[in-house]
Amino acid sequence: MSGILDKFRLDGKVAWVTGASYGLGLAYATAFAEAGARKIIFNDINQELVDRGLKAYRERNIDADGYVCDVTNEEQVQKLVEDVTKKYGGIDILVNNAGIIKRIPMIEMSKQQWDQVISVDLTGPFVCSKAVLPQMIKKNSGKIINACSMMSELGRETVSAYAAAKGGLKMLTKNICSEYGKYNIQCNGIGPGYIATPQTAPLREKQPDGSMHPFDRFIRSKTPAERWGETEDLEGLAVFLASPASDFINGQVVYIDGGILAYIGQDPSQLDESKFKDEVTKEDVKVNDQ
Ligand code: NAP
Ligand code: GCO
Repeated sequence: MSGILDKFRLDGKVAWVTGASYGLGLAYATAFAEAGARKIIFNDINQELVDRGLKAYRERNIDADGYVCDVTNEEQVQKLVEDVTKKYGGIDILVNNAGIIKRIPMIEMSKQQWDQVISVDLTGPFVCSKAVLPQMIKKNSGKIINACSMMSELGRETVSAYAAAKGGLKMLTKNICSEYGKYNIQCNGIGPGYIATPQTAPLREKQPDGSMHPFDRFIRSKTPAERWGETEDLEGLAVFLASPASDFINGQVVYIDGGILAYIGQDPSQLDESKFKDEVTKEDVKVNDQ
């Protein structure tokens, strides 16, 4: 007799996580494999990154296929989906994870820089979702998970293009739910807070005098847990949104932020830095080991 935990299993599923050579995408894919996914598909924008990803998956004994594919390139995306469909019968779970950020004051940002961020972070999920939806409709089943962000809800200096893209991605999530929910397709967003990955490494770098980065201090004062998230913190939610356990959840963005969105924050100057002086995040250990 199947128990409640079976609802969280991904047995037999094919999962495609975009931009998953490292970072959050690698964490999601690893969790999917542990939950029973029979094949992990990932892509990145060059062979070097794909090879880095294949090494990471091999080290984890995960059966993964890597593709050189730019999520903004419709032809490359279509080819990836056709190839995966031919080999494995289709894609059951798509995570639109690939993303970039440019931290530039808006009036100094060029249109080309703006367009690049919007293209990867918003148009990419449109291109990839459009490519997989027809087969999900045919199977009357599918899961799409979009990598949203605190910036789907909040703005901050220097991230105008990123926030616009992530806000748009929240609405694309709701629209895919609205348009395709009738085919037993669930499209939800995962909304991480501030997580220790290469993307946020510049915001955590120690100052020349060894003190905490001002942004590190700021984020810890805005987070009740007073810490950055680790990729492991997101694995359970990713599996949940990819599994039958979430079949009646659709069009939602689930925030996994340590409480940032609920908390007005404490005075950063009151933060006791001595509590964190010896702290090194798992991501920083990995980067230091490379
Ligand atoms: P990351 O470390 O920068 O990894 C992003 C991955 O996407 C990289 O492998 C990157 O390759 C790839 N990528 C970039 N452009 C691509 C394209 N056009 N086509 C295919 N792959 C592409 O980012 P992360 O921290 O793991 O974040 C993953 C996702 O979660 C992003 O969408 C991010 O916005 C979102 N997110 C992150 C946080 C956080 O705190 N880290 C919080 C909320 C949301 P390259 O190395 O070539 O760039
Ligand atoms: C930034 C950070 C954030 C995080 C994440 C927060 O510069 O503010 O990079 O954007 O990456 O999106 O949820």
